[in-house]
Amino acid sequence: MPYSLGIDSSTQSCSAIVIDTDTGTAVAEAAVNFGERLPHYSAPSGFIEGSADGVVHADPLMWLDALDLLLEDLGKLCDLSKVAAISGAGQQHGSIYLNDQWFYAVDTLDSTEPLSKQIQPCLARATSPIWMDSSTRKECAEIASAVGGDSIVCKKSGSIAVERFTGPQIRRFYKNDEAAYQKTERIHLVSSFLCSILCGADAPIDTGDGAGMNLLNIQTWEWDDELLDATAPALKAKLPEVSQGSSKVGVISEYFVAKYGFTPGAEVVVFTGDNPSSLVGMGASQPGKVVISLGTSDTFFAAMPSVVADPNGCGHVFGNPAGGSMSLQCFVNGSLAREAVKDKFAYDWEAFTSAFSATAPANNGNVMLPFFSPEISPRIELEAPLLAGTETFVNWQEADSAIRACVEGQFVNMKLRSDWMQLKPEVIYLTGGASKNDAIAQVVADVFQAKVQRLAVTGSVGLGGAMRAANSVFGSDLGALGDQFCQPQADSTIEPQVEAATYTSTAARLDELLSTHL
Ligand code: XUL
Repeated sequence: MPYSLGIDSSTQSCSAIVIDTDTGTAVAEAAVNFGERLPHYSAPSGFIEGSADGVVHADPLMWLDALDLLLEDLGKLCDLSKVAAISGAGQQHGSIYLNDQWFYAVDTLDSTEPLSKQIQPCLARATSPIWMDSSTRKECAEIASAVGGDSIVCKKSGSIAVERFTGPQIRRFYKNDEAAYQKTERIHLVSSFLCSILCGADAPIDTGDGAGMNLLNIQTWEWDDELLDATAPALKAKLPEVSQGSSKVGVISEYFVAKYGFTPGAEVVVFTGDNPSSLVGMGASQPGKVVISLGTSDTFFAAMPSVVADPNGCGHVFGNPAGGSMSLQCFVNGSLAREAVKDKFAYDWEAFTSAFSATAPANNGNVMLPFFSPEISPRIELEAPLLAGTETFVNWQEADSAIRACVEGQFVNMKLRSDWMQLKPEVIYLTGGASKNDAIAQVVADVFQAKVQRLAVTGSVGLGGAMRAANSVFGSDLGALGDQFCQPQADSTIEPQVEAATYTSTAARLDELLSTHL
């Protein structure tokens, strides 16, 4: 079988993985860090620094230069003529604004010139807002009020109007520079922009990344006329088609054949967002598996059995590239909160872990919502945790109990906030730094009443792209590819050790605590 290539254009780097589905191996991997390899873009962390008012942009030409460098590097590591299937993903929400020259330029790329030089004249906006941009609070409110409130935006698009989402970003551009907006003939996401470049034709946006725009209707998977009208005039004509994540959209452009030795006819599958791609790359694209990533913030995502939006407007629904939809929910108070409680008692991580053996599940009724900074799931502006229980506990005099309460509070809250997804998790894939900790993993297994497995996830976004490409082009089954490429770490399974009802009263107490502060 020929090779499959997955590309991941993320915030700080562009990386790639080439897989051989016959042998179940990664043939080659490469990465180009924007800051290190392209210092002349003055974006050491992948975005232009020093902007005010929450504006965070990046230069889209940097992403193109990185793609050229990446394929040059990759060509030294493996035979690119063996690649017959290509897909990939981009950081979600970021947008590229192109004028009428785009359609011709992308179709006639010249292999003797860099991509960036050829696309530069096509930019109707020099820089691209990315997901870190939070400058559109006003536009979010305007969009929500135009369609009848945030609950309607959420029901239609799978998320309330969110600052980083593309629709509010487009609205801000239209308001601030109407002339440039009028000159814009096409607005692409990072994913569909790079996909267009690779196949030398204007490519569609998939339902996974498209749902990160506040413009796509998650029931019909079509652009929503009301949301479009609320965002900016004549917007529909500026957006590409929408397609399901399994769609083949073209063959590799002659540019890459001539320059890097790809085979003419290598097929390109629509790109998606990094989170939907990661769902596939972790082997979790079928309902029943949940991914919890423990990082600075904790993230919860899963394939959903049916398309529903969060009635509380905290979570997001995106298209699942494997069909249907997926959820994604962020919990701001993740690792930093665990660390803050640990540090309050001058514990090290070993003492932190021992605290769980010194205390019992459900913590004798001592509970905590460990929100050291404003939380978004649920939305609550707190600067310090909320505690309930014995006097010594609420006065932070019981170290072990506080540590258990912190972690139990985080995951019982996560369970409460993810109930709207109607999931029945059989297995939870735990990733991220803190996932190695058995005591934390045990709390997750107990609270969710599901077995927990640890996944080593470096590169799940690119891998997801390569797996999706192999699925659509070679007909390889995604489940079988998951078994080949996404095996959990051996001996890492943790089974629930308590009854399902153990955390019922913890949940009730946390809800009660919240209700007094919401
Ligand atoms: C998701 C989000 C980020 C970006 C960048 O909504 O904003 O995860 O996709 O990785």
